[in-house]
Amino acid sequence: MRRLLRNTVRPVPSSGILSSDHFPKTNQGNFLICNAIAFLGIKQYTLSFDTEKGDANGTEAEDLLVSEDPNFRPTDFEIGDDGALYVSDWANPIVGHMQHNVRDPSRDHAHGRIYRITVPGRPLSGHVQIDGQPITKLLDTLKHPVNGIRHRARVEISERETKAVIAATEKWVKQFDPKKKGDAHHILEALWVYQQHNVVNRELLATVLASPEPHARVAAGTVRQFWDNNTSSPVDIEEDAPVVAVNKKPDADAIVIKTVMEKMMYAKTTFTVKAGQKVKIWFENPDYMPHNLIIGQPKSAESIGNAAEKLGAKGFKNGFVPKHKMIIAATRLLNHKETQVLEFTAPTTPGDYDYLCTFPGHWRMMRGVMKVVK
Ligand SMILES: [Cu+2]
Repeated sequence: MRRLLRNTVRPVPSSGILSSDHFPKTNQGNFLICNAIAFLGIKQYTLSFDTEKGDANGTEAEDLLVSEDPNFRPTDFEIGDDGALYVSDWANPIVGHMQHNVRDPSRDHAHGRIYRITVPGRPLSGHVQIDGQPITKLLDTLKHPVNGIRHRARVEISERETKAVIAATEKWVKQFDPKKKGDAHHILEALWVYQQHNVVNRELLATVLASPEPHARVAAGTVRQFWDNNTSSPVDIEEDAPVVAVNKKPDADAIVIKTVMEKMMYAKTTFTVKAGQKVKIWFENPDYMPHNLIIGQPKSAESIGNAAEKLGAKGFKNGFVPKHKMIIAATRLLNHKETQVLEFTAPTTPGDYDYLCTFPGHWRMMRGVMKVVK
């Protein structure tokens, strides 16, 4: 078996450890992607940033790791505590991208490889003790240049008592100068501690939003988004009282339409009514996905479905029922096991009237036809 590392063919040492003597410093900050199908290896991208919008753009650079072994499946990598790059390889001919059955009995669940990539001649990083350290020490660890170390410190801080963490952070952040670019990252880390513990600190947020470091301003913008749209105190999205059928069984004269479990379909895709008659539909949603039922004019499904999709996230406010002149009647968005009785008068003009679910993406499949006859 051979592996190619940065276009250099070399045998895998018996230790299973790959090393490269030519990782230039410029590789730092690059974006890496593991690819386990077709291209077998790790792709590498240099990044450029739009610090106004917060967008990042990648430009493909030299492949970091490539293998000719058809069973090479690099699945993940981490920068270790020692600064080395660790790459996991599940080393399996069976993949799960529709080529092979997920339950293929020859799938190997027990074996794999871990590669460790280091730079020969360059010392490894020393171990940083994090577990069980006092909060002040953990906060100082947030100044560490390696993101992985800071990440572990953040995880440890997340386990500590909020009151103590916030008191220590309030003190810790005072040592930094908000006008100094070099301090921007540390102040941002303090802001993230507040965010992690769900303690809103508008003053600190304003400080980071005005940071001389554009990356810090972008990151603070993200924190602001979370704090301004705090999902732990949701806005009232159900202004109208839900109309849930109180009777447990559909009336004898009701047309029963149920959804099909995990199918994005109505169990009944057509029914017939007389022109101008009173119609009563018992709509029931046994599925886990939310669904509604909209009755529209003939050939209106596409227009109504598209109008609903344009509502975006705002659609939740009114159950994805758009303002649309071709809608005749509509239920609200029913969650799992909910029921609603929909009553309306059938149109006086005979024809094939569309009905559909307008939850985004559903209408293309989830449709039916109400036949109106004389
Ligand atoms: Cu639906």
